[in-house]
Amino acid sequence: MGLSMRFDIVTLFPDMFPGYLSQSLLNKAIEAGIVDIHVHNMRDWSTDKHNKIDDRPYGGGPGMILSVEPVIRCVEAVQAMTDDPGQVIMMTPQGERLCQPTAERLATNVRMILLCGRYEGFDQRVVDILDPLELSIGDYILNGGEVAAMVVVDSLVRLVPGVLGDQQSSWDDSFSRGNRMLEYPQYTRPQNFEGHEVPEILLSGNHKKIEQWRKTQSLAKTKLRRQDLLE
Ligand code: 6GU
Repeated sequence: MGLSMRFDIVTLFPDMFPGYLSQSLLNKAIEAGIVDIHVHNMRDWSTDKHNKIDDRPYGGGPGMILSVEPVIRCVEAVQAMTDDPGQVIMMTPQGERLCQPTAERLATNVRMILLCGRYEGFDQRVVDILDPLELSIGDYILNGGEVAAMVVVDSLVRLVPGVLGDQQSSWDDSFSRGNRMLEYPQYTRPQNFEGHEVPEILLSGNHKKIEQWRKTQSLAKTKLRRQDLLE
C-alpha cells in the first residue's frame, strides 16, 4: 500500500462531519484507503455524572472553559489507538495561521489529532500537557474549531499523492508552490452569451500570445487585490 494519512478529530459536535466527509473527492480518498478519518466525541470521556465537559473560568469572566480532564483522557485514548501518537493540533484563533506552506509542512505527518474547541477555549493545562501545534485558519472568529478542522483536512488531503488526478495536481503545483499569483480569467463555451464575448486572443490559436495575455492578467489582478503576495 502507498502513503496514507490518518486524522482523528476530537470535538463536541461529531455530527458536523459526516456530510463533509462524504463529499466526492474526500470520500474517494477514504474508500481508496489513502485517507483515514475518525471522529471522536469529547463528551464520551466526561467523568461527570451529567456528562459535563466545561466549567466557569477561575478569576471570573464570561463564557465557559473546556475542562482539562475529559480532553486529556480523550486524547490519550485516541493516541493509544495506534503505535504512532501523532501530531496534536489544537484549532484556535490564537494559533499560527494556516497558509499553503504550512499545509505542505503538515502534510508530511502521517497521523494528526485535531482538537476542536468551543466556548471560550481550553483550560491552559491542555496546552501545557499536550504541547500541541496551535493552528488558526484566519483572522476572524468562528463559533468553534470544527469548520477550521475541515479546512485543515481539506487542504492537507489534496497534498497526499494519489488523491487528486494528475491534471489537478500539476495545476496546483504551478499555482501554489512558489508561484504566488492569482488566477487569470478562464472561459468555456459559448463564445457569445447574450452579448458577453470571450476575449479574441483566446480564440487566436497563438499559444505564445495567449500565455503572455494570461501572465499579464494574473499580474494585474494580483497587484490590484493582493499586493502582499508580490512582496
Ligand atoms: Cl481554529 N477556531 C475558531 N473558533 N475561530 C477561528 C479559527 C479557529 N481560525 C480562525 N478563526
